[in-house]
Amino acid sequence: MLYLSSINYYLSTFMKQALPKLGYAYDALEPYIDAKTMEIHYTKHHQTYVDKLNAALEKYPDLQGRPVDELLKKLDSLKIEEADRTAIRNHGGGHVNHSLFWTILNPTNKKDEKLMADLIKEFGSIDEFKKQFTDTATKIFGSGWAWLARDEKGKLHLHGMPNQDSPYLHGQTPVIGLDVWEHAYYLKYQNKRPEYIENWWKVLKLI
Ligand code: MN3
Repeated sequence: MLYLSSINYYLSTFMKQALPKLGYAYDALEPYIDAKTMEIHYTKHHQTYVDKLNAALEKYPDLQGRPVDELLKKLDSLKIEEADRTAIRNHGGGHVNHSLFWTILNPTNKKDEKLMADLIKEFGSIDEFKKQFTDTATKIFGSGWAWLARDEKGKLHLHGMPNQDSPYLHGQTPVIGLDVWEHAYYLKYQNKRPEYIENWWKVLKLI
């Protein structure tokens, strides 16, 4: 029994969701996103989403270790308690949203030519896309994200979503997300969300 419980302990540790590697230094996005904000955002906020997601999944061993995007895509049909569904929506969303956020802001990213061509096709120009995305991000009331997402046919869509809602909840795949929760910018920008958004474009190297 001791042996079996050790294995179970090992498996449950192995299958827990974990904070992904950031892949660059906290000060790599200075002066536009400050090191302190990056450090707190990554080590505290994102870590908390991961911890609370793991806590929500504790009762459901068959769901642990499953890709979080998969859990979000079929969230409505999961046979779980409603409070846990809400927790997975919020904390699973927080986990995948931030994981993507760190990836798209990697300072070594190069321009994504395919994405740019698709944006021009959909919005007419990169500037027009940026204008509409900025407008969406600026107008989100309270905490949320602006999203560029692809539907199942690959068509691009713009969304403003509250809280940590993910495009995966609506069957779409997030491509670019902008976190406009105050924790993402308050230390440096306080209430000046438009200034944060304007400077955020300068650290997004993909387009
Ligand atoms: Mn955040």
